[in-house]
Amino acid sequence: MSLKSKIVEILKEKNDYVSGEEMSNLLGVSRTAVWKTISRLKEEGYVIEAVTNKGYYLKQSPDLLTEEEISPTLKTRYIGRKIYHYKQVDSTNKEAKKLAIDGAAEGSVVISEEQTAGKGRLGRTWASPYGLGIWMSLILRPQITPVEVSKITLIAALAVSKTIQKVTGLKAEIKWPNDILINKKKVCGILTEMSAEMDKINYIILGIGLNVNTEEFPEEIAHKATSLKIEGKKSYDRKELTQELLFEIENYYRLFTKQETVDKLLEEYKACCVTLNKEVKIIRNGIEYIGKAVGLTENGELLVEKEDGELIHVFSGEVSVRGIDAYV
Ligand code: BTX
Repeated sequence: MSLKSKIVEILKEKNDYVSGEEMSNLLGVSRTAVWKTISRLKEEGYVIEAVTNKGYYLKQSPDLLTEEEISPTLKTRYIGRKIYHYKQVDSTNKEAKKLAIDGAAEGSVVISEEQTAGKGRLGRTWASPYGLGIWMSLILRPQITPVEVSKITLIAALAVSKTIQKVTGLKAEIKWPNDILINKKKVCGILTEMSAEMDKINYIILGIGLNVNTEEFPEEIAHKATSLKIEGKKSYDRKELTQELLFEIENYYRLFTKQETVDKLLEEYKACCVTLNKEVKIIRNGIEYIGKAVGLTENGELLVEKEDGELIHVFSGEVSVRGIDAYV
């Protein structure tokens, strides 16, 4: 943990004045280092009162998804233990890719308050306004083969829907492969990208965009997008949601890498998946197929029975799936 995180942790735990001397003893750094770090925290939006002979008192923390705010009460072992936080980037997936190439550890997370060019699938964009959602990308280095990568999207979808239910009580459903819906509208999108060789994965970037406190969407997506605030009619704590989400991702990620638990998790996924047993339209390379989604393989491919009875495996990377009558 960085010095900043440690100081925030101490101030939050004490919830009272802490002297510079006590802090420097606890942390094994000079009082000047403490003072300098406190100044940096103030610049970042912390309201810290400094009183002679009493010390520092944390009056208010900013609503930011920084390592200082997330780490101290995070329950994970390695997912989210290193957080790269930005006020603004083009895309957290792009940023995470650069860090992964530079050797960032598994479980590192890139979070931005705003994205100016958030990426969706198939060249689409993701609206990511400042401070209203969770726009984050995880760097994973699993020992799986490239064909198994779709599993990662399944894990993330399960983790997101479980987190939403736990924190807000709202019922979230999964539209295969990568959308989370509430009341049939999209509240979250997942974009999994990878760098791989024939039989080995270099890294996976798991991008998650969750609309939390958005009140209004751009006109062109207003009919199909929603947020937790719109659905729950109140604001939600983005920090708590982020911590819970990282915790659930770690849980599911561990279980999915164990063969004995895959079946159980697939059952859980199927129970939340609104695509199954529905008529679907698959658009692959400009060609449309109509069929019925009849199942899911262990690697996360959708099994679709075409109108002529042929059973096809649909991989998530290259297709768009639509319900026949509506978005779902
Ligand atoms: P997708 O291609 O399935 O969805 C993109 C489509 O969803 C858009 O074309 C638009 O119609 C609609 N849309 C755009 N913005 C939103 C929004 N905020 N809420 C609901 N619907 C929207 C889904 O792609 C994958 C999105 C992943 C986003 C994350 S954010 C962190 C990470 N970094 C990054 O650049 N992308 C991922």
